[in-house]
Amino acid sequence: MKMIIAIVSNEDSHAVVSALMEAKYEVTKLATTGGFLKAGNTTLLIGTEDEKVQACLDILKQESSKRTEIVPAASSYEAGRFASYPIKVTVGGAIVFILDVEQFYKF
Ligand code: 2BA
Repeated sequence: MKMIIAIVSNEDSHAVVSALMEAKYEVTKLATTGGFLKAGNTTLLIGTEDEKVQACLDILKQESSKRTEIVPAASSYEAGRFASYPIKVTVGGAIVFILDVEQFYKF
């Protein structure tokens, strides 16, 4: 058995969870915050059998889209004054960790 930890954007989370539920995965959805953007994202815990891992990855890939966002960056000192400039960061997509589950109980 594996534990799949997937971090997806809040915008994609509904579609991702719906597709996983439809494919009969058991999912726990956590409201989380990214350390860099300090914006909300969604972490999904999906415990599943080894043979269902690839299909789960396919769903995560299909339902989370990658895109670019502009965020304000730290200011820099230019031409005698401080100027702040926006930077582009890639958001969306899915960050996925797959862990071996040593034991699983349902009491
Ligand atoms: P955040 O930490 O808010 O990061 C959002 C996006 O900002 C990242 O997207 C990445 O494109 C960019 N970014 C992050 N740190 C950066 C840095 N030091 N310099 C420049 N750009 C940076 P993703 O890589 O797709 O990550 C999305 C979210 O997944 C992250 O939100 C974080 O919550 C989580 N995450 C990503 N990698 C992780 C890891 N190795 N461990 C734990 N959580 C992770």
